[in-house]
Amino acid sequence: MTRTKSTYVSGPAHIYAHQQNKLGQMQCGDRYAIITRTNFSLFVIADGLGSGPGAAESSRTVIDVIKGNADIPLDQLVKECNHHLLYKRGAALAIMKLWHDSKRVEYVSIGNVRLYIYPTTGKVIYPLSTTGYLSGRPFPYKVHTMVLDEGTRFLLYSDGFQFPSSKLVTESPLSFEITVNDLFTRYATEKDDATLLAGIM
Ligand SMILES: [Mn+2]
Repeated sequence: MTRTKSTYVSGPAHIYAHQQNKLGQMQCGDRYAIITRTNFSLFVIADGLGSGPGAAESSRTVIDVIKGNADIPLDQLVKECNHHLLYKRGAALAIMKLWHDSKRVEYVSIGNVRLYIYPTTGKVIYPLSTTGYLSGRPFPYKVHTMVLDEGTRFLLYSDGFQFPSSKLVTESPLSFEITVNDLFTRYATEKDDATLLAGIM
């Protein structure tokens, strides 16, 4: 299996990105992007339906559309992605948009790509995902908005993971980077592509 690890700095956020192909697949059907603009960052994971080349084609389409249209509002961006998946296999998608100065976050999730947010105080936030996937057919979805504080951590992850608890990050005595490494090693399945974007802002 191919596992890749990268780190990024995007605005105020440090991102640890980990990805692993499904066992036996040469191509990863998940694709992620970190897009940095002057005022905001976009963190994106697209999970193409199924696995292999057909899945990769759908997730690549989504990421290309997002890279080409990063400045339009999030709800329109999702609509645009959906439109481009007509006649393709389809994809689950999550986008997190972080406004650098205000630390305002907008978030949208369709299907099995999810988000945990760990503010410096208080409880873990896990915004509900819209059931289904992008397939070219119009459907309703919700963009969540919240304002976070400096030091907030988050996990954006595809369904190649099943975390037994949302508290794994807050209960770890280790540094965030090492905790994330550990989460990947323990909880990434071999039965699906697995992508994790872990950030601290
Ligand atoms: Mn998957």
